[in-house]
Amino acid sequence: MKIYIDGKYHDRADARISVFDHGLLYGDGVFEGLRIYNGKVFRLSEHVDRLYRSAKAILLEIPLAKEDMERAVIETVKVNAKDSGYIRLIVTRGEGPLGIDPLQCGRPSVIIIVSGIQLYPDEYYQKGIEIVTASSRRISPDSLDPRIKSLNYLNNIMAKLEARQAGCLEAVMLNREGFVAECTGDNIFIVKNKELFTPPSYHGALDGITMRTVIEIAGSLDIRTCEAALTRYDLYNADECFMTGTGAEIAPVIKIDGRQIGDGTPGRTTRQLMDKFRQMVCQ
Ligand code: PXG
Repeated sequence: MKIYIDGKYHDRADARISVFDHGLLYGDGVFEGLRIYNGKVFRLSEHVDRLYRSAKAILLEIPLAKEDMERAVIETVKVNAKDSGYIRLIVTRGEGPLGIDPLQCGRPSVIIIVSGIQLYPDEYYQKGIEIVTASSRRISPDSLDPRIKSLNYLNNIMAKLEARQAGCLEAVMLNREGFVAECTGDNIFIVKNKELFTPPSYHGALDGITMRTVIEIAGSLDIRTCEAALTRYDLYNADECFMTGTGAEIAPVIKIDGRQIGDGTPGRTTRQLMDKFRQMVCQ
């Protein structure tokens, strides 16, 4: 494994950054998770665009032009000779003195890791996943815009812990008002009367690239999608439910807080979208 740090490649054991990097000290930085399918990086420019938007929002100047960032990602994939896998693209605030002031930091660091990922075991895509609502709420959009994919995931980690303690793999997170936001590392959709519904970003959802892909696929199947306010009641009474994310792809949900969704198996529309998604990435 060769890891890219600021233009140089390092073996895994030698890939190191400073303990004074504010990415480590304060979670000050942004990141992206991408997938490689058949040797090609899926939706590369969309991910790089989102990375630069996240960086802009936190006043972090990425020391590479977008085109050079895309080239660096493609080159790192090539160096690692990976035909399929996962890419973690990270930009940290860089090294600085103790104290949170980001203006004291030097140059931001760019890190690219090419590896594998499996968020949920295969069998769960066949039989579906049981999830629970976490009591940890999604940070309010007026505190931190949920579209910023920052290095600070503690809020989501707390919710993930709740899921694990409940014997589940994933948790749904609500916003401060009690509306459904998303899961800890995935967006959430329901199917009701053959239409898709997913929470808007101002309710606390990341503007997911897989979510956008699913909306696109749904459109091609004449399935309408509505970004709408959802409560737990809507989840419990949905015909189908699924999660979307770069790591998870499309993952069917069959039970939420002990309530069976639909007939308790991955629904027809969900399976149709999963098939189409597979076809798309395998092309
Ligand atoms: N919400 C959150 C909070 C996320 O972190 C998504 C939604 C889905 O977005 P995309 O653009 O990927 O469709 C994410 C993405 C991991 C991992 O290591 C997490 C994500 C993606 C890939 C890997 O747990 N989160």
